[in-house]
Amino acid sequence: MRSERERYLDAILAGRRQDAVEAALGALERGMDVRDVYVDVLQEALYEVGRLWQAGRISVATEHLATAITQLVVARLYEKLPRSETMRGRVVLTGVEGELHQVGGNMIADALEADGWDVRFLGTDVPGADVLDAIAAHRADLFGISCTLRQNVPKVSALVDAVRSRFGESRPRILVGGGAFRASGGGSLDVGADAWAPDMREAIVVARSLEADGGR
Ligand code: B12
Repeated sequence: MRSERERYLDAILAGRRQDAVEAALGALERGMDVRDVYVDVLQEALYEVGRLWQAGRISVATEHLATAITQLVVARLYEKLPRSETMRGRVVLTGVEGELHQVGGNMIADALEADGWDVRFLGTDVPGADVLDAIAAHRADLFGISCTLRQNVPKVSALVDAVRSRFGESRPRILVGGGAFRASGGGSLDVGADAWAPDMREAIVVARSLEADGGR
């Protein structure tokens, strides 16, 4: 797995798109689960990109390049996710206003859709009022919020409050995640959500448990 990640990281840092695609798809051919490729290869490679950027060892241009290639690879992996036969509920997933990180949210959207949820992924930096309208239009059973920057956590709380106040007893269950929550172990950031999950694999499990839980 380490060698898969290193090969992938080398490719994205060098801007070699085809090599990056081959590293990810090759890992699948060698028997790696596609969800593990998302998390242990792509996600961990981007975390390393972040560390290299923070340490001044790569430029912003290289970080952008690596991220853009990863978005292409995510789109290719999406086709490889095993599809559940089970029909689950409806999901709206978004990032808050001012938050530009969206790769993690994209992965969650892919994972939940493959697990049988009917997903509307809004991307990120979406005005709160529009998010509420999207929840109403899709009649969401589950609402997911992705937040990377700690400074945006109050916006997550505000959005959760707005959902509770607009939809009352019939509100969707609320699931949060992203770098801001990972950094604090999730639970210590009380934003009023029903649950959080640290990564894509856990998000599938937690979303199922919220569905089974049913009542609000
Ligand atoms: C790519 C990137 C960017 C890109 C994002 C492009 C895009 N389209 O997404 C751009 C260039 C825009 C960017 C900008 C900035 N960035 Co930036 N960025 C990154 C980088 C390198 C990778 C992010 C990423 O995609 N990670 C991979 C994904 C898959 O991981 P993830 O988001 O954690 O998602 C997983 C889980 O968290 C979880 N999850 C995510 N969402 C959800 C939602 C739900 C509901 C659930 C259940 C789970 C869940 O599941 C996902 C999959 O397993 C990170 C490094 C890092 N450690 O993440 C820095 C990083 C996040 N950025 C950072 C910073 C500082 C910035 C800027 C402030 C820089 C600046 N001075 O301008 C700006 C802020 C912009 C803004 N307003 O948001 C810091 C944040 C530090 C902090 N703790 O606050 C980091 C950590 C880099 C660093 N080491 O310093 N960035």
